[in-house]
Amino acid sequence: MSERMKFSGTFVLFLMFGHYSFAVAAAEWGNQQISSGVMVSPWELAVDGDQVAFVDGGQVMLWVVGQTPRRISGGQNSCRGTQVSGGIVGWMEQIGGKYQAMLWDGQGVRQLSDGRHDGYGDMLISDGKAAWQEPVGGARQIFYWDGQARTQITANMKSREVVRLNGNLLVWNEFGTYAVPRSHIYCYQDQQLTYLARVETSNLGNLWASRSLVVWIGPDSMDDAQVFVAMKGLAPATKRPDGDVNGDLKIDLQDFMIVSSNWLVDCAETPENAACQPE
Ligand SMILES: [Ca+2]
Repeated sequence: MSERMKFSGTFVLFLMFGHYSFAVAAAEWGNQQISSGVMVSPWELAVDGDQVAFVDGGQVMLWVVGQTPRRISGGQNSCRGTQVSGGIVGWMEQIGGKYQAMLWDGQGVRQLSDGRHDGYGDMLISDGKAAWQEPVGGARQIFYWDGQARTQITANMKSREVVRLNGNLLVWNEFGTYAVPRSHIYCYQDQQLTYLARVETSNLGNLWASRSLVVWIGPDSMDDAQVFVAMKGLAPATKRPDGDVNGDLKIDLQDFMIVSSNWLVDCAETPENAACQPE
């Protein structure tokens, strides 16, 4: 049988079976318009499960399958950076001229940021957890909401390119200067800050996280692009030096502040001390 005939036979089979499955798919899927405003932002759209969040006239709208869209934000202030995950909607809302991290938990709206800084970029929402960035001390810092309390995760002058949140796994990269093409990848999970990797590039757009894996594309020793993965159970990227109290691999004033704030605490003598309470 010639190559041409083989190809024709395959093509006939494709027509017979391929066409049949296309017809079923077309009957099962339909579409509808779910917004009706006149100022829907073309850059704001998020979907999770049967929920869609978007911004119309600066307001956060939530559409749930089978329902009409409803406004989630307060109606007075401009909103952006909308995300939806597991029935929880997050966004940045301009209050008093500064963008604040907001969260709607299905019952009401909660402001997660403290109003002092003008938040940057999008809200990240996953499993009731949230992360966002605020400029503090001349650089953008990452803040994390674990569902109950807010924590400032970073406190340095490094630049951050990519921040990801998947479940309770928060991942980001940072670099010092543009002159040195080098990124450092960190993660924060279960109140533990971990240094994951040094990557010899200043442009680390391909950084992603599942709930247990961190993946990125970076150069190998031959400067070829390769895929890397970080996960628990592999050898640590580097040892945590003695005296590094907060686990950021640096020994600086932050560690000293933690030690001094707990100076002479004795949990055997005074277990009721706040510093002795389980997290
Ligand atoms: Ca430290």
